[in-house]
Amino acid sequence: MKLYDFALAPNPRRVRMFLAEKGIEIPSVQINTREREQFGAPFIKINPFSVVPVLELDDGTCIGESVAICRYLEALHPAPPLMGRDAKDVAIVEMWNRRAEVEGMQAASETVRNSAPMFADRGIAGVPGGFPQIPALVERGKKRMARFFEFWERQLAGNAFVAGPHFTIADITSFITIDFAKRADISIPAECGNVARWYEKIANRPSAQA
Ligand SMILES: N[C@@H](CCC(=O)N[C@@H](CS)C(=O)NCC(=O)O)C(=O)O
Repeated sequence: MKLYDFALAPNPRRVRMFLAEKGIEIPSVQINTREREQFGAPFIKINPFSVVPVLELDDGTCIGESVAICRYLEALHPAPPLMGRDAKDVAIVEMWNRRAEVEGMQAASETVRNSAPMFADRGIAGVPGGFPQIPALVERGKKRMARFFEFWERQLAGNAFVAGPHFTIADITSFITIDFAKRADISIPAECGNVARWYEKIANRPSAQA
């Protein structure tokens, strides 16, 4: 197996953190998306959508999408379980991970991609040009992030982790969303004490260094 990765990008980090929690090591290849390597012919063969991460299996199968990669790794290495422990828990973890992606990661991404100079004309990931930044989306992304923090503050009031009593992939997605949003100068609001406490707890796990 081989992981197509980029050390500075948030979605590949989700897979690296998942691997670290499982204690699995997989050789990786850096695709420097800042140098536009994702648009080169060799990588387009690996992923026609020109985004990382991708997990290449020994038979040549290429699995894109962070959650699909994690799902595969979870099936191969069930312990510790990071995607649910029984039918109900699997659904609850999926629900919160998807919410973290839509309410959090998409909001952070909308804000960063429409403001960082390096993404001028590349407002959409995996597209080499022709999608100029839309400044209005920066403000909207910040409002969406505020909404994300409000929901997470309520959820973490009664739960040790995002999807309940156990650390899961939903914590990984949420934690990396918050780190990614820092690039748009978004930080945990002062009134979100539960989120801040949870964030510190996750940041202290060795996998957070991945
Ligand atoms: N939904 C995909 C998103 C992948 C994605 O957007 N990756 C970014 C890095 S975080 C990328 O490769 N961007 C390439 C670009 O900016 O053109 C996943 O979860 O893997």
